[in-house]
Order: sequence, then C-alpha cells, then structure tokens
Amino acid sequence: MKILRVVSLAIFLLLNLSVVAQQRPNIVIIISDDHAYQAISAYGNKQVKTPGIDRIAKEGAIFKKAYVTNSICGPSRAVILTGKYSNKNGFKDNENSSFDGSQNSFIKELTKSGYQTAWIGKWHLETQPQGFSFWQILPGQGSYYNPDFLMMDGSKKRIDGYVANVVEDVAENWMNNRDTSKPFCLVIGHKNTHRTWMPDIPDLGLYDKIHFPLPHNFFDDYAGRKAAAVQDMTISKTMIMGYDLKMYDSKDAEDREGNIKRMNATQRTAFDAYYKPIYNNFISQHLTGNALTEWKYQRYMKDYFATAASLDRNIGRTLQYLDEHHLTQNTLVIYLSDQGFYLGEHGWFDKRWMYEESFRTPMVMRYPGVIKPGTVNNNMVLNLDIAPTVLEAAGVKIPSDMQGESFLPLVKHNNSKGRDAIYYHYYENGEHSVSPHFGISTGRYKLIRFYKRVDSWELYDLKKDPNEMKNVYGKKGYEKITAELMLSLKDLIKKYEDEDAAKILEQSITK
Ligand code: SGN
Ligand code: CA
Repeated sequence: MKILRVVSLAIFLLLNLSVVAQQRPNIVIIISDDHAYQAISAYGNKQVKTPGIDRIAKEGAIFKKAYVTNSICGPSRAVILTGKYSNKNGFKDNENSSFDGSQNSFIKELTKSGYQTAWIGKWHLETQPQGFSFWQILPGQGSYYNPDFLMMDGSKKRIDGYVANVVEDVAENWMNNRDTSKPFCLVIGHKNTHRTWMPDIPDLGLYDKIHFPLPHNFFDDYAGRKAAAVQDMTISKTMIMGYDLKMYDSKDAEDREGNIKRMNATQRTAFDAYYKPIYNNFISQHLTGNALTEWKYQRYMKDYFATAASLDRNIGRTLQYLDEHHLTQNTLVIYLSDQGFYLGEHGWFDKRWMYEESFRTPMVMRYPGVIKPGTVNNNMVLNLDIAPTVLEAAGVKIPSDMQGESFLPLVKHNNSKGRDAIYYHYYENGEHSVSPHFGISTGRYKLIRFYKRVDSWELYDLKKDPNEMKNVYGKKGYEKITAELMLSLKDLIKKYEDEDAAKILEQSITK
C-alpha cells in the first residue's frame, strides 16, 4: 500500500513538473542586420510590404521607441546577450573587440534553468558562442549566396542557396530535432539587409516600378554639426558603383567581387540578366552631380527593399512553422534589428550615430495571453532590456549585474511610465569616419558629446527639429535644459559605470 502511495505521489509530481515545464514559454528572437524601421509597413512605410513583421505587431506589440545603446552590429549583439552596456561586456566596437564568451548571458541562464538554446545565422562576435545547446553561425559578416557556416565541431560547412532561406532552413531543422520535453530559446540571426544589399534571385526587380521620394534632408550641408561634416558615409561619395550598386564596367571587375564570385552558374546568369540592362541604361544617360546621386539613391532603395523582402518572407516562415507545430500560443517571438539604418536621411547609408534613424531600431513582440494584440508601446526601451525581459518571461531570476530592465511590465500594463531618459555610447573611430560619441535622450531633447575625431557638443529639440538639422547647443534660451541634461547625463554615466565617458566629461569641465 505504502509503495503504491509513493509511486503515485512520484507520478503526480512528475506530471506537475512537466506541466510547469510546458508552461514556460518558448522564445524565438529574430535579429536582422541593418534593417531600418523606416523600411517596415507597420512603422508607416506605404511603399513596401512587410507582412511577416507586421503580423507580429498585429498579434502582439509594436515598440515605437526602441533604441540601441551602441549602434553597430557586434556591440549590439553583445549588449543583447549580456544585458550590459559595451563598457561592461567589453565588446565596444567591431574593429578591435572580441567577445569574452566566458561572461554570463541570458542564454547561459536559460540553459542552466533547463531550456534548450540555439543561435543560428549571423553572430559576428569573433569568438565562438558559449553556453548554447546548439549553434551554427555565419563567419564574420557571412555571404548572401551559398553561405559558409561555422559548426560546433569546428568544421566549416557550405550550404547552397540564399542566406535568409538557408538560415531559416537550419533553424527549422533544429526545431524539428529538439528535445520536445524542454522549452526552447532560439535566436535566428539574419544577414539581411546588410551592405551590399544582394536580393534573392526571385526578388530581383521587385521594386523597380516604384520611385522612392528623396528624404527632405537628403542634400544636407551639415551646417553647425562638426562630426556630421567629416563623416564618410554618403550615397554621393562613399557608396560605390560596382561593389554597392553592382554596376560593373567589365566582367573581370565583376568576377573579382567575392560576393558575386561565389554564386553558382544559375544564380550568376539570373543576376547578370537583371543588372546588365540597368548598367547599359545607366551608361547611356551620362549622369553627373545631383542627378547621379539621385540615381544612386533609387538603385540603393531598390536593392535594399528587395533584400528586405526575403528577410520578411523568412520571418513569415518562422511564424508559419510555429503555427503548423502548434507552438504559437506558447511562444514569445521578438523581432528586432541590430540597429537602425539611414535610407538617404542626411544623404547617408550606414548607421553608428545617436541621431534617430540609427539610434532607433524596429522592434515587435508577440506573447499570446500576455500581450494584447495590436498593442502600440511608446515607452523608451533598449536592446539592453532584451536579456532581462526574456528571463522574466522564462521565470528565471534576473542577475543583479544586468543593466537592462524587463519591459514585460510595460507591455502588460500599457500605461506604465518607464524610463525618462536613455544613455548611448558609440566607440568606433574607423570605417565611415564617424566620431565616437556618447549622450542622453529624453525623447524630447538629446544632448551629445563627440570626442576623439571631433571635439564638440550637440543639442537637439526633437519636438521642434525631429530631423536633427539644427544644433542648438550654446544657443540662447537653452541654458536651463542644457544644465539639466548635463546633470542627468552624469547620473546615467555613473549608474552604468562608464568610466571612459566620466573622464571625458571631467576633462571638458576642467578645461
Ligand atoms: C562593414 C561594412 C560597413 C559597415 C560595417 C559594420 N563595409 O565593414 O559599411 O558599417 O560592416 O556593419 S563592407 O564593405 O564590408 O560592406 S555591422 O552590421 O557589422 O555593424
Ligand atoms: Ca548591423
């Protein structure tokens, strides 16, 4: 009798444990590369369609004020993983940093608590992933066509096809073979829409009929903004006709291009059949000056949006996979980019700045039963907050040294106030010549300190000047707000223990 009771108690406990295990949500985080919020229909773009991303927003929440703490690829991913600013996780820039994988991450916390965890696709943190049940990553920036992958056993594997499709295939294959007795956390890292914006073959020409209007500050003269005046990221000067826009004057030149060289014969034939007539037409027009720059902008937009089409389609595939495997109801899905991107604003492509287009990132999140469909969130949230958010959803204690804050309460109770200011620090001082800078944004005002390349302060009133064209630092009437922002900036620097920034501030005060 006693044995029977012990056995039934054990069965009862086991059943309950498995129910608890089942109740912990699965987590799918999709991170794209350089995908601008301006490029998404849910964020108001009327010229392109992004049904995959829009579906997440419609069935969950759209974050209208999601920002990054350091607008560049590797650093952003390191922040997402660790929930810590670059000065704490050590990965400050893409040029000299290499990620210390021995430090803690939300993935390690999830793995420890019984989740199956995987990272598939773009990683870009130099060192190998640590603490995952599985990973299969693109080396460095990865390739659009027939990408190579680094495998867990140290080998390299080339997979035929277009990168976004292949990454999704690998992700689905991992989900098919996972241990279904455990909840899972899968990060899908897409290469799209990184430079050099190479669309999948069926998407070539997708937007050729559309004329993209120039942003009204396309011909910015950078007056009053020292750092903007010395950058090297304009469509007019920096964007390359061959490498970026695929306008090659000879087959030899095209053959030398690594991204093209790796295409198979079928891909190359289709690619050339699309770009050659565009090249011939371009040559016949003899464009110069602004007309040439505007032509480059149209080509940039057409390639960029066609590359984004495949990203969105594969996000749609992930959602469909969850539907077909009855996982939708118990899976939290987050889509975000590693940062925002310039689609011609200020005449630019690329990212890096604390100006809105690169500082802000698209972010949508679906969490059935927790987030009301159609939620529009206007709180200032950060990529820094992903780690604690995911841990809270998984019921795992958030390590006290994580610097982000879970935004689950903000989306659960959509009237919560959230932060009143956010802190930013960009360190790199190389390609594209963007000066290192740090600063504070309250949503209404933004105070930026540039250092190293240029030494200057900028202040913007985003209500009066949403496109950040008029630096009002030192202008009459802004003394009070400048002093207030300076104090808050100091507080945040202290809070996040950013010693580099603290020193620079101190020096500028004693100067
Ligand atoms: C490459 C690109 C840059 C880009 C960085 C960082 N040049 O260096 O345009 O800013 O990546 O991008 S390229 O000639 O190699 O395309 S990030 O996505 O890794 O942040
Ligand atoms: Ca990026």
